[in-house]
Amino acid sequence: MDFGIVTIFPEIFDSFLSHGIIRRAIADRIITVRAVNVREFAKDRHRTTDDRPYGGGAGMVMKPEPLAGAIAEARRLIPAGRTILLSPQGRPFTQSVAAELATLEGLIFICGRYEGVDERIAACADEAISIGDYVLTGGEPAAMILIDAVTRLLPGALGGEDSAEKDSFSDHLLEYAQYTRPPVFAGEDVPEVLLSGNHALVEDWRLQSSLARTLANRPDLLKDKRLTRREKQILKQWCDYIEGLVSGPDSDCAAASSGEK
Ligand code: 9D3
Repeated sequence: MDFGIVTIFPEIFDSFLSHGIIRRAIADRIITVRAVNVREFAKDRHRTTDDRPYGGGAGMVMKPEPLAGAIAEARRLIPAGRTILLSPQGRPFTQSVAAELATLEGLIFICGRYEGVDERIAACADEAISIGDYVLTGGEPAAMILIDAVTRLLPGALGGEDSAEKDSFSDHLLEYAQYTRPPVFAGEDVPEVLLSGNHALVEDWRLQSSLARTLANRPDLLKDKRLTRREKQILKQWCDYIEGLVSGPDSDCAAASSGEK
């Protein structure tokens, strides 16, 4: 996979590209990454990349000419690339979008700064992608997230020991809690069952851990999930437990509270 990045801050990517699985993927030629500096395509004396919005309003807009020059250069470097504008207005990035992008030969990311890019540049991208409902200062962190999520799906990128198959979201459950040595840390024990060597009990504990985390943090995932008999049984047990908690009298009910007649 060949990545191109169109940005006014190419140095932001240096550390990201120099560590861990991404660095190894580059060393192993699984990916290439080329950043194109928009400022080099600004031909005026001050190398201007932004301008005031037509119609007025706060903030600045990225000028089309330098961006167009940088995008043309990225397309020359990565001819088989799909061009993606990173934008708060884009379609949401998910694991299935990552899997779709991982099938392509090349990806060119256009990173906006200021309040966004001139719409005529937005229109020349193949699509626009957002990484979520929060406000960034520019598209660069989003480009890193897409490169990261796509790269680990490429054959050989994880070095075999950890396959990208059995990940969270693929089965609508968050991953279970994990522990390693020592058996007691900061006064907290590792759950006994994990030391028991009983594989069936370990599997069941992990399922309970996954279900509890998903219920607490991502109940939306459970809505889309076909539950197994055991998963239903675990959830019912918790329901019954909660039912017991809420069936007693209210502590703030005057008639029931102690010390009154
Ligand atoms: C005040 C209106 N803002 C739109 C939500 C202006 C604006 C804020 C932040 C315009 C651009 C940006 C910079 N953000 C990105 O470039 C960006 C982004 C994001 O902010 N959130 C989630 N995904 C992305 S992808 C690119």
